[in-house]
Formats: sequence, structure tokens, C-alpha cells
Amino acid sequence: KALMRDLKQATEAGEFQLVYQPKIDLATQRLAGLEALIRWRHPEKGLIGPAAFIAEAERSGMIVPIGAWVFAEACRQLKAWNNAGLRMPTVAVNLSPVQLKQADLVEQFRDTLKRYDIKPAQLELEVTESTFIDDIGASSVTLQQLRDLGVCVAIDDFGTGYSSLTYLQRLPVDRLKLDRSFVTALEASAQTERIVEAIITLSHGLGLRVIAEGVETEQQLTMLRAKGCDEVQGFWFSKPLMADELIAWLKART
Ligand code: G
Ligand code: G
Ligand code: NA
Ligand code: MN
Repeated sequence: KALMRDLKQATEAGEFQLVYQPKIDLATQRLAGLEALIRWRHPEKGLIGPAAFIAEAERSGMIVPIGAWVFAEACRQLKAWNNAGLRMPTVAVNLSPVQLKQADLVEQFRDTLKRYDIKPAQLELEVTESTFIDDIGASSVTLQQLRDLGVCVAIDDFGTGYSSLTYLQRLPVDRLKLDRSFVTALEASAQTERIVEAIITLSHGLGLRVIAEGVETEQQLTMLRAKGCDEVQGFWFSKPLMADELIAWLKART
């Protein structure tokens, strides 16, 4: 397949790029973290989003070198910010289920953190519920090893997957990201409101911080704050930004 051949070359040709979307702490209104999201600058096709190539990269196994690049690039950027005296909060990286099965994943991440002299606490990993359907036991072991390294782990897109409560009971995670679909439905549906309240209460009871994704309106923000949500991420504050745009965005906010 043409895309596949391109995908292989893209890794070597340096055609990938990370953009960063701010996460805001609702208690302080300050920047709480960033989510790194991959983009592909294709020489002919232009800018390609992950929806168009991540699934194919997972099928072909290319996600392994791509995922290694993503983690290393996030560390490189953090190091550059640290060197520039910018005190950036945590950067979260999306972890594919395929990567979690990689035998040398923990070692690879440990080496990369060391190479860039990054404190593990500056990194966070986002994993979706689909990661666990095959083998929750093996996934838990690897996630715990990653947490033992010192990185944070978040369940991504929470509520869209399968047996969420089993995962909450068994998975070693620190944070929960409430899926965008709940946020979208919040204003129009009292039922969604009750569900969101219950998820936040449940999470807090389990010691998990809750972050809501896809916040696009002030009303959504107000409702989430009233319900005790800890952090928000979405177009209301900012779309994902290139590193230099992010610096400009931060300057404009203060
Ligand atoms: O940035 P955008 O909204 O287009 O992202 C779409 C999807 O692609 C999201 O679900 C996100 O989790 C996924 N994604 C973005 N960047 C990465 C990445 O670096 N690795 C993996 N595995 N998935 C990513
Ligand atoms: O699956 P994941 O949560 O990793 O996906 C994150 C994706 O959601 C990013 O690609 C980003 O572009 C997109 N996104 C972020 N904020 C918003 C938002 O407020 N509205 C919509 N529609 N998409 C968003
Ligand atoms: Na994510
Ligand atoms: Mn998500």
C-alpha cells in the first residue's frame, strides 16, 4: 500500500511533528499539562492527522518505531524548554496498545528519559480502554512497571469502551480522561450530567484526578467546574499548538 511505504519513509525522513494541547487546572486556571499529538507533514499530501495513519501503523507494526519517536521527541522538547528556563508542566503522550505489548518498552522509555535528562514525573502516558481487552493482567503489570519508573498513567477516552468499572478496579492508573462525547452532551442532557457527576465522585473516591476532554464552550466549563472536575482540555482554551505557538499562547495569557 502506498501509504504504508510512505509511512516507513516518513519515520526516517523526519516528516512527523508533535503539536501540544494545553490542559487547564480548574482550581487555579493555570496550565496543568500538555498533550502531545502527532502530525505527519507529507511532502505531497500535506498535513495528515493521526486518524488517517495510526490504525495502519498499528496493523503493520510501524507504530513501534513511530511511538519510540513520539516519546523521544516529547523528551527532546521538554529538555529544550527546561534549558530555556521555561518551567513546563507534564507532557502526556498517547500510548498505543501495540506499544504496551512491546517487550522492551519500559527499558526503552527509561533509556530515553535518561538520554534527555528528563525527570519521569514530567511525562504522562495516555492509554485507552481498548488497550486492556486482550489481557488485563499483562497490561496491568506493564503499566505498574511504567509507574514505577515515575511516569503518570491516565485512562484516555473514558466511558466509550467496554467494562470500564472492572478497569477502574484493576488498573494501576493515576488519572482519568472523561471522553469528549460526555462533554458534548452535557448542556442538553440531564442524564449526562448525572453520569458525569457519578464518574467524578467515583474517580475521586479512588484517588484519581479527572480531566474532561473536548471542552468547547464556557457553559461546559462552568458545569464541569461546579461538578468538581479537576482539569479541562479543549478548543475553548486552545487547539493543539506547535511549540512556538504554545510559547506565544502562554505569553498572551499572562
Ligand atoms: O490530534 P487528533 O485529534 O487528530 O488525534 C486523533 C487521535 O489520534 C487521538 O485519539 C489520539 O489519541 C491519537 N493520537 C494522536 N497522537 C498520537 C500518538 O502519538 N500516538 C498514538 N498512538 N496515537 C496518537
Ligand atoms: O483520543 P484523544 O483524546 O487522544 O484525542 C485528542 C484529540 O481531540 C486531538 O486530536 C484534538 O485535536 C481533539 N480535540 C481536542 N480538543 C477538542 C475540542 O474541544 N473539540 C473537538 N471536537 N476535538 C478536540
Ligand atoms: Na489522548
Ligand atoms: Mn482522549
